[in-house]
Amino acid sequence: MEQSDNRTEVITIGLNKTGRNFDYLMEELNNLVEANNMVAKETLTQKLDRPDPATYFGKGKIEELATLIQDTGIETVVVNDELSPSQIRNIEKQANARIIDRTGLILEIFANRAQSKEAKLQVELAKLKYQMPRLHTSASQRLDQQTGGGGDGGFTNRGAGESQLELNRRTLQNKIAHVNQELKELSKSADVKRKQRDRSELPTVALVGYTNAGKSTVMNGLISMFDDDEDKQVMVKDMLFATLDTSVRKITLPDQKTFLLSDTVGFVSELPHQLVEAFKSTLAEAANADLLIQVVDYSDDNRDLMMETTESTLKDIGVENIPMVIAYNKADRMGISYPSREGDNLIMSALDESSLKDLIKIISEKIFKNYQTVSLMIPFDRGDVVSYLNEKTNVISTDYDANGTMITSELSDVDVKRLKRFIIPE
Ligand SMILES: Nc1nc2c(ncn2[C@@H]2O[C@H](COP(=O)(O)OP(=O)(O)OP(=O)(O)O)[C@@H](O)[C@H]2O)c(=O)[nH]1
Ligand SMILES: [Mg+2]
Repeated sequence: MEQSDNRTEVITIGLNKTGRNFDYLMEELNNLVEANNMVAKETLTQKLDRPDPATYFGKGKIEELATLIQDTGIETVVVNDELSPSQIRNIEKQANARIIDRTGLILEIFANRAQSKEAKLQVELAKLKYQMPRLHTSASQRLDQQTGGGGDGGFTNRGAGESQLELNRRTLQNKIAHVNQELKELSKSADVKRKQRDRSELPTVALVGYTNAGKSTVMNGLISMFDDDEDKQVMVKDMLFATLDTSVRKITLPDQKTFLLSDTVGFVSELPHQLVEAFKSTLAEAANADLLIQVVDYSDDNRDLMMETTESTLKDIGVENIPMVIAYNKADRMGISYPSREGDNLIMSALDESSLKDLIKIISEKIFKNYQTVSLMIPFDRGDVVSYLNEKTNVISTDYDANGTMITSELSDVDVKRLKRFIIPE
């Protein structure tokens, strides 16, 4: 992962509620911390059935945290859960620290990564929605300070504070409306693009999975097998959330069968709902796919939990009942033999050509299964149909007789329907 010397030192804290997956969640938090150019110097955890409604940690632990902050001089605390505004306020006060909760942290990372206009707006929207209920925090803090500081001035200041809060809230609401409007315009054009693609009736395949699993690398590998155009490659980086925008590429196999492949944002446990909501249009590519390829970092000890995370996130965004192939990626790091196929799943490496070939084979079997080999008789005045078949389908043989051109080819069910009148009944 990213390293640099000017990283902010933080203390991570987490509540072990059920014991289940706790170590994994804390490890994930640590990765998120590093992805945000920070480094966790200390960690405090507590076993509790549920968070203390006022302070998240129990009283004793909060005191321990306050002492730790005093002793180390580290002022930023990253919390492994989303906190309520009052929890944040209370810990900040009692432990004298700046609090970043898990949602705030993920939002910061997304904000730093966003490149395109759409991604920037989506992150902006998620941030505004996250701030909305938290407005109270800073405004009332100011209020507290004001009333605490000053004799009979308190009353008038309170009034001023409240109208300031109202003003802030209205400003936020206006901003949200504005960003929503801009996104709507953008998504209209994204929607139009998607509809055009739908109309082209090409099968669509979406790469999904935990962040940093290798989705974009698989995408690039598959593209470069059939296309030397460098411009079609997508960005690959060893960091969390390298990809925030959806890229869609058309892939035409040597037998002319064509499909659309899309790459999109990766997942992490408890992806903030504000982000999921804001990224809906980006994630729609997966929701509308005919086939999902779940890319898994097979070399990661937490791969099973990462798969659980992916599957529950897919459910959250309403992606269900789409056939899925699992690509157990990065097998080259493990000293095992690959590619190795297990049913519809594949142990593979995105850096290995024979792995990519096997993956293409599995994809083809799944999405082109309703192709049929048929013979067609095309009259000489329909050169357009002959050209179409030659360019777009896998022609097996061509013959000529007095009536026209006889072609045997593999057709999708859509083409079978469309070209029915030329098909010679068996
Ligand atoms: N050794 C090895 N490295 C791989 C493989 N696939 C991907 N990587 C590396 O893993 C890192 C992440 O790859 P990406 O393709 O960016 O991962 P991603 O799933 O698109 O990640 P996000 O966009 O951040 O969700 C990069 O450093 C890749 O070079 C593989 O099969 N073997
Ligand atoms: Mg990516």
